[in-house]
Amino acid sequence: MTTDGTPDPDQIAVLQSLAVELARGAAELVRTQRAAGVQVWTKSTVTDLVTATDRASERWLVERIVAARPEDAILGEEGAERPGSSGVRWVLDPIDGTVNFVLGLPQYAVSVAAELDGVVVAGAVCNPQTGDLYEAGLGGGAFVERPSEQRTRLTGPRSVPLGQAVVGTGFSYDASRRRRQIAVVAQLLPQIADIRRMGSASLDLCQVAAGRLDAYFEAGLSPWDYAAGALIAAEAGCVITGLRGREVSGALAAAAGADLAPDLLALLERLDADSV
Ligand code: LIP
Repeated sequence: MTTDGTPDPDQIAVLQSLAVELARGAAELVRTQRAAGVQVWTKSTVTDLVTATDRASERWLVERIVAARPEDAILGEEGAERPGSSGVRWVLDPIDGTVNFVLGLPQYAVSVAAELDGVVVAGAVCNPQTGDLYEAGLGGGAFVERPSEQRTRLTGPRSVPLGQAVVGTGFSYDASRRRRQIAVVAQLLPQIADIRRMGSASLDLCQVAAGRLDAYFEAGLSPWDYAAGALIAAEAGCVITGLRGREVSGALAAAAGADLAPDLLALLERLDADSV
């Protein structure tokens, strides 16, 4: 931290560089393991999948973080939970969009975020199948690097009214919760242009940052699903929030362009999208 208590830009740069290296390296492991065949199990429900590659990716990430920064804490989707003393905590989704990974739909990612004293200050999201890497550091902007393209700054979505907005969302692995979620979408859809359900929260948030979605919302996410993508979208100039003035949380995570956000968030509040 600097003398005024704000995160030190130099420390942010170090964490961002490591987040990029980790996301890229784990994505390469995921890509090569998929080619060799995938062992699949179920978790909370028969639709909530986990693979040997999810576990291998998380092990790879943890080993490298411990080697590089042994004093840092770690939280991972597949069970990694390690205390730390540095004030830095790594929040890991070793494969976000596991169902897409199993099916071979190219919409899954390794998501790596670094918190400093509870605030996400660096994040990287890498799609193993396309090679696209999204990254951001707090106060430093958001960027994407696509194979054979220049690293490009992300500036968020176009300015459109609610009735022309294309909005991403996602659904729970629990059938009864999905029934409540689709009831919200049934009321939302006639008031916007269209819905996209692509299956990876971290990449959905990056698509808003990249202007390929006008907004995204989802209830029931875990911190590893949104930690890095929310920072990337925020650093691209998006509004990142929960509903009713709350922060992003498992209740609801939303990202939208600044012009669209007030009308979309007001509609989601009227539909009780955070109470599903
Ligand atoms: C997925 C999220 C997605 C959500 C899925 C699932 P996972 O994460 O990224 O947005 O709709 O239900 O939770 O389980 O593939 O890491």
